[in-house]
Amino acid sequence: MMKLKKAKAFIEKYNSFIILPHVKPDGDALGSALAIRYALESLGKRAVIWNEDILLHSLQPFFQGTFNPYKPSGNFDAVISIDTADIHRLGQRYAELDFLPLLNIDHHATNSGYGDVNLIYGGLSSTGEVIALLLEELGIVFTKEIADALYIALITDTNRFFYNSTTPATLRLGARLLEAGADFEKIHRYIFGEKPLSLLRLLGIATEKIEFISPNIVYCRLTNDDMEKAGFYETDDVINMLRDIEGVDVAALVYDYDTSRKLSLRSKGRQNVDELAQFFGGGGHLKAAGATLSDDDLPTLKTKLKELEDVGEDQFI
Ligand SMILES: [Mn+2]
Repeated sequence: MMKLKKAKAFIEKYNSFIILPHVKPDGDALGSALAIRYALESLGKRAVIWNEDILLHSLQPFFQGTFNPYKPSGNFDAVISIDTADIHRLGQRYAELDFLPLLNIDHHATNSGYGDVNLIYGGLSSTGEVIALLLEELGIVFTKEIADALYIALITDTNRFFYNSTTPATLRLGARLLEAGADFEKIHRYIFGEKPLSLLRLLGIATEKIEFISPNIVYCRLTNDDMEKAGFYETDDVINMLRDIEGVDVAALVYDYDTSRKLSLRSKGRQNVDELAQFFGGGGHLKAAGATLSDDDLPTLKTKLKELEDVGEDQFI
């Protein structure tokens, strides 16, 4: 593949790299960033991950101490963006680096190709899967550390191989990562099996606030007060819980974040929530997407959600 060769040439050309996962990084962004960091180091290159955001609770056991929370000092030759469909999701960090050559590695079909070199596979389950292809191209063997990082990328973005972005190739890669020593037990336990009690309290509060827009469309609005009452401020499990309700095709969660409102969308039906997120200036994937809203957008959101009720078997999504 031409784009793999171009990405390989980019990596061979430079000696030092700043790696940028997107803001509010998830397991795919951090796992992919860490895997490419280890790969670059094994080639004798200097590589630093720059992330300024607080880690998700479930990811702390794996990524604390693997990145630089401030701008790395010294000069670097190039930048690699990870799992970032829209250059704005690199945040302020990129404003200080935009004079450097950029390699854009991603799996979002909506990625605009803003890099000098773009390694984008819109159909793959995770950026971790893209990184695995690149490491093969570079002739890098999966060490245990790389396997752990990529396995986390894979299982978080597929929700334990649950989403239909999971393909036979995804499962084959999962098998190879376990063969290379990925710590299945620790990763599954800390990412999926150690929920803080405060999170369960937040799920309880959210359950009380569920609104059915129609029998298969569910909506929930969580305020700062709700999160304070629970003592938990992450919403990934809330939106997933809403999606998992029996009979629900589309779930929407609106929550306070700093001074703005964030929208999370999930679909387990034929509805394309990426399109809805894009209507509000956001984006993501067909089945999982998000956007930033103003309070004025909330009535429009409910109208738009209602329109998703009747997306049927033979309709184009
Ligand atoms: Mn991803």
